[in-house]
Amino acid sequence: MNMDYVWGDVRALLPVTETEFPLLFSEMVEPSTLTILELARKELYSELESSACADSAQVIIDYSWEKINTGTWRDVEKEWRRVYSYGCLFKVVGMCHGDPSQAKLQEAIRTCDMGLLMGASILDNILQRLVGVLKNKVKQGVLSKVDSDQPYPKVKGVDGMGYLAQHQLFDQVPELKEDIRIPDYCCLGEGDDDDIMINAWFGPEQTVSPLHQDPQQNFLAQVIGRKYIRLYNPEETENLYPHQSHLLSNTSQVDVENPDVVQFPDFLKASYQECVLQPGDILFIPKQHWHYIRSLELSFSVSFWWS
Ligand SMILES: O=C(O)CCC(=O)C(=O)O
Repeated sequence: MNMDYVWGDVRALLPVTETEFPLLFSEMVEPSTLTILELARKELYSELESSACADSAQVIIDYSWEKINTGTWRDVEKEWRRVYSYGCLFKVVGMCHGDPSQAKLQEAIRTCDMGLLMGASILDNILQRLVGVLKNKVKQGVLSKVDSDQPYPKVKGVDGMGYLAQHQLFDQVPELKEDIRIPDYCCLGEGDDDDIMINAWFGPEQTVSPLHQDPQQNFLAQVIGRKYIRLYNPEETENLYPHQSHLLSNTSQVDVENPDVVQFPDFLKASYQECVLQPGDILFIPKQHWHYIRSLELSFSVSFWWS
């Protein structure tokens, strides 16, 4: 299928000329990085080389990825997140040039997602607008084969579409919510769909959610990666040493996999159930059941709280 129109629509989102395309960064971004960014921009605006900008973009992505993954997230300089987003933008535009294959378009969508999640907003949120364009192409049947040849993990109730998530994610990438289907099991509850609280959990290997309990029934759906989960019955509450303060009374003080048995001797008495949640699984966590979760690899899950 000729997909030149994909390129046309993508191109229409960009500033018309190279000189109208700003590349302004603080001194933190060294001249050598700026040189590659400028090269990618030049390639993008050159009719013959615009697919080559995907290669320069990869250098930008790899380099800024190192920068944004050094130290804690809160200390990561926004400037490097912007550089990362520009890298993603150049890569996506380069990939959409000419007659992109289905796989390339899917990779382009994933690249936009990564830019949206790990980068910072650039050019009037162009990555989000690009996702909109690319998703429309998918919907129009450009990727009609995907239905029968689905490369993404499909979960009961959740269709993984390459969108990854973290805090505020549904605000950052509203499209994500469109790909999430509320599990039919939630109809066991009394509220309607609008009352169901949906959260996305995204993190690298070894991300821990400390032992805690929640006031609602929960279906935790695993989309990408595996998670180790431990569940304790509410009857074990005393043995789990919840924090004393009202604000944290739903959270245990115990480091579950490395408990301080001198300080919390009864913790070892508490019986529990454990499992590894695999992509495609949904775990029912009953209301008030204590749960401790550690991701075994890069992981993305969606939880549905219902009553
Ligand atoms: O998956 C996680 O890390 C935490 C999930 C959770 O605590 C919940 O769904 O209530």
